[in-house]
Amino acid sequence: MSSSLSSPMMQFLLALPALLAAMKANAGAASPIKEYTLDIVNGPVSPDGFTRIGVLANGTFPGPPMLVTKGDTLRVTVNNKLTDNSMRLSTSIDFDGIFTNTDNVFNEGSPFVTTCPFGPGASYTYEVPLGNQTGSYWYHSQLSVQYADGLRGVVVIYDPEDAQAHLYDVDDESTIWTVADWWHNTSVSGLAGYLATQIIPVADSGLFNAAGRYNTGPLTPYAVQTVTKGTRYRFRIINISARSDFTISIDNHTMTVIETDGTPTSPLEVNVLDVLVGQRYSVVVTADQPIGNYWINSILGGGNPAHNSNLNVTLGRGILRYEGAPAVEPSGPMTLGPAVPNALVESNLHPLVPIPAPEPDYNLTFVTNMPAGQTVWQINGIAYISPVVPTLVKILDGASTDADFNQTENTFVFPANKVIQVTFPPDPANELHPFHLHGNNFWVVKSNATETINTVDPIRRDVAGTASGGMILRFTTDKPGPWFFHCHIFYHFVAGLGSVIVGGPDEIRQQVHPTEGWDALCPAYNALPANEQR
Ligand SMILES: *[C@@H]1O[C@H](CO)[C@@H](O)[C@H](O)[C@H]1NC(C)=O
Ligand SMILES: *[C@@H]1O[C@H](CO)[C@@H](O)[C@H](O)[C@H]1NC(C)=O
Ligand SMILES: *[C@@H]1O[C@H](CO)[C@@H](O)[C@H](O)[C@H]1NC(C)=O
Ligand SMILES: *[C@@H]1O[C@H](CO)[C@@H](O)[C@H](O)[C@H]1NC(C)=O
Ligand SMILES: *[C@@H]1O[C@H](CO)[C@@H](O)[C@H](O)[C@H]1NC(C)=O
Ligand SMILES: *[C@@H]1O[C@H](CO)[C@@H](O)[C@H](O)[C@H]1NC(C)=O
Ligand SMILES: *[C@@H]1O[C@H](CO)[C@@H](O)[C@H](O)[C@H]1NC(C)=O
Ligand SMILES: *[C@@H]1O[C@H](CO)[C@@H](O)[C@H](O)[C@H]1NC(C)=O
Ligand SMILES: *[C@@H]1O[C@H](CO)[C@@H](O)[C@H](O)[C@H]1NC(C)=O
Ligand SMILES: [Cu+2]
Repeated sequence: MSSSLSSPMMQFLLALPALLAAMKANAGAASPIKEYTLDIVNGPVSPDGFTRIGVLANGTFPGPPMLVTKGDTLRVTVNNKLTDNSMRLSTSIDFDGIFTNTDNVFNEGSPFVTTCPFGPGASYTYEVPLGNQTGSYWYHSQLSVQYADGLRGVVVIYDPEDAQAHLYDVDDESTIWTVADWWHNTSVSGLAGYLATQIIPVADSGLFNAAGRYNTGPLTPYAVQTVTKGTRYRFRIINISARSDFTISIDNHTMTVIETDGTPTSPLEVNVLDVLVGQRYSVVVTADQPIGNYWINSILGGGNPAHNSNLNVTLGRGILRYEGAPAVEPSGPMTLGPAVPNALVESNLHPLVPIPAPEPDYNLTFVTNMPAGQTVWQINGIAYISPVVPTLVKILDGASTDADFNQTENTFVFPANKVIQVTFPPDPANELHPFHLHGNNFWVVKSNATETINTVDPIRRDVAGTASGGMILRFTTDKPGPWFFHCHIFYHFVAGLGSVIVGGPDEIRQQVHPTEGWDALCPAYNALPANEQR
């Protein structure tokens, strides 16, 4: 059978490569939208058996998980339905660790930096393209310490082409582990107590996967992680605490770290790891022990338990249960961790794909301190105070240098595409501050617990803790925007331990075009009655 070049079939075949190319280009351009609606409500919640009224996304703690795929765009409509005057009535949501793309920094949810909060009855839709990011993240209220009242949830971006997929068999909703501190009192009363006493409120309980116990409380069942013998699990550990860190171990099992705050990480085997507020790790655990029940020790740290008799740091634990084992608690003792610890050391973490840290164009030094007798945290002698007009609004209106901001805005302006180094000198008071940079990650050139400077293959992450060792971080201003850079212990943050890094003010004005919905947020917020403006 002969076929002429002009036959319809031949025409189709000739056009096919162009057609396929066009389809591929379209597939790249149209990133799938994953829509979520969150109703922020005041409702009862009792993860440790004590019932209180919380600030909750869709009435649950944690809020609904957002499980998406690389390349998706999150479209999250948040309806503020808060009514309880004893807690904050406004809200604003931040997607922690997500690199907000160039043109939509205004959807980044940091009150008075990139946006204004919104009050009861109002709604806002955050549109967040996820670009090439993969890994484990979370969302939370970024307004004051409101997230301590419950408004926190996880975001996981799965990578269909994960280069480490051969290391594990299971990675799904059932293998996400959250650790959280939990509070019986409102964050408003906690903050008032802190401001009056300089003592950060101590949590009432630690929660592993939203379950835990407190002294004298009911025997709330611990969260159970079921495993099948012989199977390898990728557990995503996400610290959604407001102030407390956790030390995680599993009796008789090791954990191999393969992700650090979204950065795929060269496999590193440990048997204990510390997760600071806001940090995330993925660990691979092989169910290679005799069928049985094993404690997951998830030990809360942060504050002196003497300040809260409810807190028992060992009671935020979980159970690893092999299929075939009886539904009982492990018979072994509740320990704080392995007798012979092989703890995670941050400077031993290296990206699967190392990128050397570029040489800095600018050096900053951040000295953190709390003047005696005041509940105030300062960076280089200045406590951050939220301005009335958000940083981004000022930039769009022409602000271009540090001097265009009040001193208390702790705002540092740099040209686009520069490398910034921030040095935190050793703190003689040994206060731990997990610093978090919004919208970017940084190279941890010097980790707190080592003297070694590593510019060759340091881990890149978005939360790192500084204490008596000090640390050195580097990042680039390749994403135009004002980026909050603050301690993730929200009580420190609210007492002033914050700053804003502005990259490329001209580029911001050229590339960032907020929507009318965003434009309306500040006028609406400023018109709210005082009690709703909180
Ligand atoms: C949250 O609740 C609203 C109202 O019931 C519902 O429409 C929405 O689908 C829920 N969101 C999620 C993520 O489950
Ligand atoms: C994603 O990665 C591809 C390939 O490396 C790159 O061309 C593209 O610009 C990246 N997209 C974003 C949004 O960063
Ligand atoms: C919680 O609030 C009550 C009443 O205001 C107060 O008596 C109690 O000390 C508070 N507890 C903590 C741990 O702050
Ligand atoms: C979560 O972060 C807080 C504050 O840094 C810390 O006290 C707690 O131990 C962390 N939790 C885990 C599991 O590391
Ligand atoms: C778990 O480890 C402990 C301490 O090393 C040991 O005593 C115990 O026998 C182990 N349990 C099992 C089931 O192997
Ligand atoms: C914590 O709980 C454990 C287990 O119930 C108990 O043995 C221990 O005495 C408690 N610790 C404190 C300080 O109350
Ligand atoms: C920044 O500090 C480093 C030392 O860490 C030094 O090598 C570099 O020259 C400094 N760069 C600038 C621009 O001051
Ligand atoms: C501006 O900064 C000064 C200190 O330099 C401070 O006293 C004042 O309260 C600040 N104003 C505002 C509106 O934050
Ligand atoms: C920070 O480093 C110092 C010095 O190595 C160490 O003593 C301290 O425990 C470290 N703190 C944290 C929170 O890692
Ligand atoms: Cu701090």
